[in-house]
Amino acid sequence: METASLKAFAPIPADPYPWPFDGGFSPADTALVVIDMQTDFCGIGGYVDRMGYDLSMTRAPIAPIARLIAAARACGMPVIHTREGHRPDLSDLPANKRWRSQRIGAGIGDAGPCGRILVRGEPGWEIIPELAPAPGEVIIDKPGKGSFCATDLELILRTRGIRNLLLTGITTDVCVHTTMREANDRGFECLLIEDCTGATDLGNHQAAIRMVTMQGGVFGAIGQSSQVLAAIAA
Ligand code: C5J
Repeated sequence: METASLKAFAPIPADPYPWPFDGGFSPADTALVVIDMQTDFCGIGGYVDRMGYDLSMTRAPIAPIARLIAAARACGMPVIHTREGHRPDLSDLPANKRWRSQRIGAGIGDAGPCGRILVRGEPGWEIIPELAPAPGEVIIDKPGKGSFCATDLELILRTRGIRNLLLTGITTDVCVHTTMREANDRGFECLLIEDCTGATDLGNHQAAIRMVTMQGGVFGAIGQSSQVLAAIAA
């Protein structure tokens, strides 16, 4: 019987080029990355809520991401989750990051309705139940915006032979974009899935999407979850 990991999927009709660049992908060389789908970024009382931003935009990708996670699990494609957060003693929290957050009334490390803001182990830092990692799935804890900075993500990807990344999560213009740029510079082939991302500001979301499409796909390409689901199901 053919195993799912041997099946190659056709390229996705992405913007600005059929992704991946070298024609086709498989669960053996591709990972679905779900970035920072934590209560602090999309839940009531969390960090983004405390800053006064509209949660509807950071919650919009929840349902499409759930469908993509289910499809990835079904075909044996690794799902990798990330969480932004800091040690309880805040020893990995740069002073300027803390100062900026305090200025706008959402001090990282301060007490809030969901526990201490962006602190590991607190309720607000947890991944939302709708997108909870399955047993055995990799979770990357990161102190910064990018998923490669001060983490073992690159080592894990290289060890598994993964060279293509399907990027989802929040926020489009901050942690998703930073991760895409870091990954691209390391030679990973990235597809940012537009409807599986969201920002705290619609204009920033749209600008972040458009930026990727410049220069022939300066950081990779933009796709839709329907395209990925169709490719995986074909
Ligand atoms: C932010 C993130 N926006 N996950 N973090 O501070 O994008």
